[in-house]
Amino acid sequence: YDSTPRVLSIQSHVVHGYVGNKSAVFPLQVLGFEVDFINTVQFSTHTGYKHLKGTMLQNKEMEEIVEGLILNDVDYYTHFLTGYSRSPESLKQIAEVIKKLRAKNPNLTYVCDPVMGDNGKMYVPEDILPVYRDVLVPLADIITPNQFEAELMTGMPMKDLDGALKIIQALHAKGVKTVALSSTELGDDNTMIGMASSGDSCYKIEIPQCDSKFTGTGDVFSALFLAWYHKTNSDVKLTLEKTIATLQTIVKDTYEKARVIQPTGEISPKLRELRLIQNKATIEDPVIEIRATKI
Ligand code: PLP
Ligand code: PXL
Repeated sequence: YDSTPRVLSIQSHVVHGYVGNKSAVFPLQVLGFEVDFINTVQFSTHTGYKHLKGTMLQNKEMEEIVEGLILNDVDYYTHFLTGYSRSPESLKQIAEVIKKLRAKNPNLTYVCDPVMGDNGKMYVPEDILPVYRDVLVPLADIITPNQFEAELMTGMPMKDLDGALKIIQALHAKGVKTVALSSTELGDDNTMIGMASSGDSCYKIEIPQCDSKFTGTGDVFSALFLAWYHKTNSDVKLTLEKTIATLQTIVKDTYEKARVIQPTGEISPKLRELRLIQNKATIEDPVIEIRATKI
């Protein structure tokens, strides 16, 4: 009997850099998870670079790969993780995959990062929203939206902490056990607020902001949240603290190294690639400097 947790992660793959599966697989493996992953796209880089090149996995191809896992009897997973997707059809297919995985393991934990955009702007097609809201989120055990995504899914504004709590309750009402808000703009000028709720209790944590935006941080957040939620026996407070501690170290280190090479101006996408490998020790054992508080 093997107690190693096993994740199936369906996300994008980039040859260079760290978003999607490239952001999730390494942290999960370092934290002791067996990770099987299906790549929904294979792009040279993430879409924030000047040139977009690569290929997308067709729905038929994904169906065939999942069929192979089932036929070969290697479809037992403890966790299922999904992120960035650009087509409503592929999300609907992911809903079918969850049902198949739960037929094998009824206790499967599904972690859904409903990636749609941030800071008031959608960067996926708008018809993705109803699929997340009405199909995938109701199937999820844990969701990790940012403020904008949580607002989109509930149609409610998040102007203050009270608004955030109402949104979190509305998301729980869809059947989601654990709601984590990866980032919100409810802090002061230099801080974001992260939140996590188990339904019974809700915690918030201050996230110091860097004067640069990073790509793939949300993907690292959902992978780390999955991992620490499992390793802490569903302790949402500690999970939030460990997740943010890890991200802070990675983001600060990436920023500082980039600033050595490029002291002023906006840092190029190439220099903003998250330094995951170099921070392996922190991923394994993050030092918590900022505590979450109950609200
Ligand atoms: N940037 C930093 C420094 C973070 O700590 C986090 C999440 O905790 C994020 C970004 C994630 O934000 P988003 O989900 O909007 O990508
Ligand atoms: O982090 C989200 C993400 C995932 N996958 C691809 C992306 C991005 C963000 O730019 O380009 C391919």
